[in-house]
Amino acid sequence: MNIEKAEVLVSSPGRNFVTLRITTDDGLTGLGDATLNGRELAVAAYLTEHVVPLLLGRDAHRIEDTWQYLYRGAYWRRGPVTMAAIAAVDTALWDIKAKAAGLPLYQLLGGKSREGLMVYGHASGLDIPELFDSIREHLEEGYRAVRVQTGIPGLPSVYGVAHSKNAAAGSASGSDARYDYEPARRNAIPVEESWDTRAYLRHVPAVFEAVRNEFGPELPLLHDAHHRLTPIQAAKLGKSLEPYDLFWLEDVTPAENQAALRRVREHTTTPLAIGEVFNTVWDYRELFEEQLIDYVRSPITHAGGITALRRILDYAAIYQIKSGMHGPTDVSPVGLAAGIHLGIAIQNFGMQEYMMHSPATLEVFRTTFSFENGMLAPSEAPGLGIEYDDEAAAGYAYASAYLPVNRLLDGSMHDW
Ligand code: EZ4
Ligand code: CO
Repeated sequence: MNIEKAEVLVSSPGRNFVTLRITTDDGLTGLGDATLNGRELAVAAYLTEHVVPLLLGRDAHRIEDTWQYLYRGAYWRRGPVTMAAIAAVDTALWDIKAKAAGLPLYQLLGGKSREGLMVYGHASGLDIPELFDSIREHLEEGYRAVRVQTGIPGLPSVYGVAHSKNAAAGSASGSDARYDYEPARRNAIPVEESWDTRAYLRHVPAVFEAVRNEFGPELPLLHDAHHRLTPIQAAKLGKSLEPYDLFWLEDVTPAENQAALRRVREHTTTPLAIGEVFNTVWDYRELFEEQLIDYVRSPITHAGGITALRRILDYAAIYQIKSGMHGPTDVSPVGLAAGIHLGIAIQNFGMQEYMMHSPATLEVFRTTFSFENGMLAPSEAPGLGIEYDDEAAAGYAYASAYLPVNRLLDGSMHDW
């Protein structure tokens, strides 16, 4: 079963996606997600110019060898562009192998370890009444865990907080207004936001206190600090949130410096999640071996595929660290589906992020997974269970889009 064709599909149903579709000489197709938010065409070019020519004629069954060929063979290892490209190839080959076997992908990963994946959605509000509405809306949709992001007095807009109150999920343009902070914006240059760490650290604990008082002790609550804190600020935040029993506190520091998490850990028992911007197991090594985190945020798309993330999570399992796969709308339904198959199979599943893709996205990516009672589950369709609709995709042309950048109040650049 040799690879006959590999197509790099760029489309923009509500937001930009890069998808790899591999076709074998016996007519099977497999899909892989290669979307790198705000830098999409770099991965598309990496695939088109440097990977597709190497795939043609290769045995589609040789997933491990192909992974090693692309990783070791490039000489220039790691990095988000390279690893997203390798992830797409790896995922597409797993999709094909499972279709060749006539089995849903999770069966090839060891079969089910659980019936469904517990997920969390994104609740947000500029103020507490808006936030409560958003949490209630999520609970009504069946979510059984929520991430809580809040506006900060004095800051016009804050990461993770929707601008339009009670915006319905989906609009005529195909974008999802409830998550209007999330799609990279279609501007020639990035939008600029401002940030004040002291105001944030003062405000957030009061918001969590209000949420706990309103919604009780059971509801799992999560929060994302988006790499904005120093180790000691992060330690302070973790400590001040301890009374509200977070499921996890995410990305407290920019973790290129893994040792920063040591400082945080020695001061707080709030569980820590990190890694949505990591791309290999090496980014996690100290964090695992010193047990500095509790959840691994890498999704399949940005960590080199199913083969690589499985290895990362097996390594994590030795230290009782669990999966917490990234699931924003910029991980395509293909990347999400791959994560669902992996998550259902592994022993150390923790939590899955699930934002729900917009109706436009779901027109192009036809999904079969289910979301019921707050849990995601794969279908029994062979492979990943996702079809890519070329005709629908043709109606959504690529337009460059950037994530925001962030400045402190004095105008200097800060982490976003
Ligand atoms: O900023 O997906 O936890 N989720 C996040 C996301 C990321 C975007 C980046 O592409 O932090 O909102
Ligand atoms: Co995050």
